[in-house]
Amino acid sequence: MQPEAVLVIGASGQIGTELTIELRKYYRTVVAADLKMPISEVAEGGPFVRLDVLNRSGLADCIRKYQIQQIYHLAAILSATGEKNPELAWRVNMKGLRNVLDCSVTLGVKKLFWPSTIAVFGPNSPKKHTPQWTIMEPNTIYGISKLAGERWCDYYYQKKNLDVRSLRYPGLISYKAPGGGGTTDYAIDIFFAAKRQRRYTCFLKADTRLPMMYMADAIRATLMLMEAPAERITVRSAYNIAAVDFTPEEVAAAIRDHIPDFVIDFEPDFRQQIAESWPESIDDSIARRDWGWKPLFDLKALTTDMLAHISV
Ligand code: NAD
Ligand code: AKB
Repeated sequence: MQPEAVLVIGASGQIGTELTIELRKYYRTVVAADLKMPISEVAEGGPFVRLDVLNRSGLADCIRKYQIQQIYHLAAILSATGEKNPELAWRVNMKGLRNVLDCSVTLGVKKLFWPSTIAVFGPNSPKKHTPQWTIMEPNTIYGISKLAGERWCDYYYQKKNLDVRSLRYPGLISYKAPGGGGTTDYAIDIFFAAKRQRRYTCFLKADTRLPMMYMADAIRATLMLMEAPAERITVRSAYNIAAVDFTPEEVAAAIRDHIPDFVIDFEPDFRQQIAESWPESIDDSIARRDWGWKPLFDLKALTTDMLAHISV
């Protein structure tokens, strides 16, 4: 067990739930923090603090109390919810990050992880194998806040010597906690609907291709990045990472290999426009080169695992 104390902010969310459980296998003290209660496995597995990341003094008190040396700052407002409430998205995503960056510097936190997203790209970015460095003109508040966040992270590394690391996650697929209000959430909901109702109405069009990743791969990528020697990290904004890309009709076909009578229909809503502004696939060659990134789950493997873990 490593002695460093770790803080996960946003520990009750889709990623935070699984990341907290995984980190507790390696670190003696992993403090889970969120506005809302986590699932019982997280609440009972170690300390839980009810924390609003917008409250800078509350955050500082928590870091001091537990002598935190590493922070995973996951609290954010995602793309679809952000379009409904842009003010809230900007405040949580920007002020929350600034609070964490400043407290980390002031209180001597050794390492910080903050996730970015494929939403930092926009309609003028190349759609296929979107490179690490290219045109980035996001047109959602979420994407704008995350691109600004990337620049803040790089700035704190360059000017304040903070060891901050980041990944541009694609849409993440998991079964332990529900999706948090994103455009890629259909790729979670479809598995629950297939298993329980054998039918799903998708809010994206049948042929909308997006980059996706199974949660097990995302957690592994996060830990690989955080454990990599500092001299191997050449990108201090955020690394592109990739695993799979598929459309709703392709994931439906993969589900039908297990549930032959599964039916999907399509009623695209405002999230279609968001999805169309994002890449279809991502070039992650820099992450592969720098710290050996390689995904393990393809569509077939993640479909089998998701359906095996969802109860009827
Ligand atoms: P989520 O919405 O499931 O979880 C976010 C958590 O943050 C929630 O539990 C929420 O209660 C908490 N939170 C919100 N405001 C807060 C505040 N003011 N103070 C404290 N906690 C607060 O989101 P997620 O899917 O787990 O995403 C985590 C991070 O990963 C986000 O930064 C998101 O942008 C990024 N990301 C997620 C995905 C994905 O597909 N899940 C993809 C790319 C990037
Ligand atoms: C969303 O859809 O908003 C997130 C993301 C890709 O950042 N899942």
